Amino acid sequence: MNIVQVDYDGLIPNNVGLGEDVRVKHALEKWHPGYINWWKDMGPEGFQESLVYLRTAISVDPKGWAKFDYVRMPEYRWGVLLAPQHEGRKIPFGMHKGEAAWQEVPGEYRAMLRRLVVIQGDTEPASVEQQRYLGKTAPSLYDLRNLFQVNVEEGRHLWAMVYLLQKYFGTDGREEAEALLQRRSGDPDTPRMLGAFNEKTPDWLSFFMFTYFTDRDGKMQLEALAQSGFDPLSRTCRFMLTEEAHHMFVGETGVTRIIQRTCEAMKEAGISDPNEIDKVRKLGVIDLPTIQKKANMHFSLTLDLFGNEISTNAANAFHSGLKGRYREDRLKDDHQLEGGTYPVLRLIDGKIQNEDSPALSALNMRLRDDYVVDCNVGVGRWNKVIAEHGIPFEIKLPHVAFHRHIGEFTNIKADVGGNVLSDAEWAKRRGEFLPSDGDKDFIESLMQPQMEPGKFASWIAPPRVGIDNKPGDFEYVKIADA
Ligand code: BYC
Repeated sequence: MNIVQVDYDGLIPNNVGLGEDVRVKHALEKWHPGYINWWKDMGPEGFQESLVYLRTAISVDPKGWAKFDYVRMPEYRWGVLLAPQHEGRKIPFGMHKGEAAWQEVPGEYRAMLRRLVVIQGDTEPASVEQQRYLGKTAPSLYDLRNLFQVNVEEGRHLWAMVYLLQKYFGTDGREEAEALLQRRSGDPDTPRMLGAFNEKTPDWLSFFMFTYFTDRDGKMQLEALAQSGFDPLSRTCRFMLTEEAHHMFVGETGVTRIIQRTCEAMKEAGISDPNEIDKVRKLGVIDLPTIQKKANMHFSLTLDLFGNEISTNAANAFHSGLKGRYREDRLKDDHQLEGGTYPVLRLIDGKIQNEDSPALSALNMRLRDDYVVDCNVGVGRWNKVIAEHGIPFEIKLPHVAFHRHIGEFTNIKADVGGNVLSDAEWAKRRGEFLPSDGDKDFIESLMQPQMEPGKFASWIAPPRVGIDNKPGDFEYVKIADA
């Protein structure tokens, strides 16, 4: 079998030899109608008949893996694609370091592995559900197409995890695959598994912040799982990371374009003080302090996705060789961490301070630290745009103790600088840090659809280049009457 080329003949495009794997093929074909029903019920509302200019994976060769064409979303070819197997790959970390990578699930780690696959799988449809209504208020056809690209690929990532469940986890894998279609983002009775995936994504600034901050958690977690000693998981995650890069691009450039438009409008109107919020809003753009508040919210919600700073689950997953660190293969240490320590920011006697903790228990913290570094790179680029317009304002990521619901800082209130606040102070100052109802209403008032090819809503600049090098007035979505 040529692993790089994808078999497109059957119902499910794949490069895993499904044609010869009758049991798994049937299991996936049985799961398929439920998936399509879920997509129609919970996928992008109102655009299922529209033709969307989407990329579809046709190979896993890093050079040229996708083809672009118009497709109706329910007819998108969601497939199962794994990065090529590395001959002789060894488990890169933990107590089994140096042993041959597992091609089957090791019995003693079955439950732990299944839990990781299910949690990863659960986030993918959750994000589609969260973004379900955004199409109706898209600021351009370019952005509408990007939203749908992200959505169909999150759908494919669900397929990626469901393949692992169906192939390697027998009856309970099948049940978990069904349950992934039953839970719903924000549902009080059957919510999605992780907190941030039950929040709303009510407007396009939220969407861009989500794809910048929360998809980046996806990147970090996938990078950690791509190191796994369980080879099929590693290979699946490696290919998912190729797609994930575009999602973060959508987020980073989306926020950049909003900032750019705000700065341009301020300059044209002769406003140099970013805190003249009412005047800036009258220009039909989003003021920088509100953009900061949205960043505060999405960053803090996403930090919760890293779990507790000190975690036995994380230690066990590493020790067993199931989940590594960010870019484990580039780190220079013993890859076992049994004696080492790592500084963990903790709440000690009411004060936020570093404490050296056993490195194995601190792996969530370490991944979160790597995440914060990665987040700051794009924030620096946003600030460059602001500086180029000569506006005295800088977007800053809030302190990690700010607005937390998981881990060390769950039971305290802190401001964006990490100063502990009383409940009363927090209640009084909350609106300084997080979007207020007024801010939300203002943003909502801007969310008017702009569906003419080449046109953009007042509050966002056009992109510098089109998708697949298409010209500015390209019709990325041919909207069909619903
Ligand atoms: N919400 O030992 P702890 C993505 C639970 S995003 C609710 O600290 P652990 C994407 C935890 O489950 C990436 N519950 O946890 C992005 C545990 O419960 P149990 C998704 C939470 O295991 C955008 C208990 O608290 N992938 O791909 O060390 C669009 C003790 O916690 C939360 C993954 O996350 C929470 N936030 O770390 C689309 C990778 N946090 O089991 C897609 C797989 C913790 O004791 N998952 N809990 O009942 C993992 O590696 C880990 O499960 C976590 C948690 C890092 C999430």
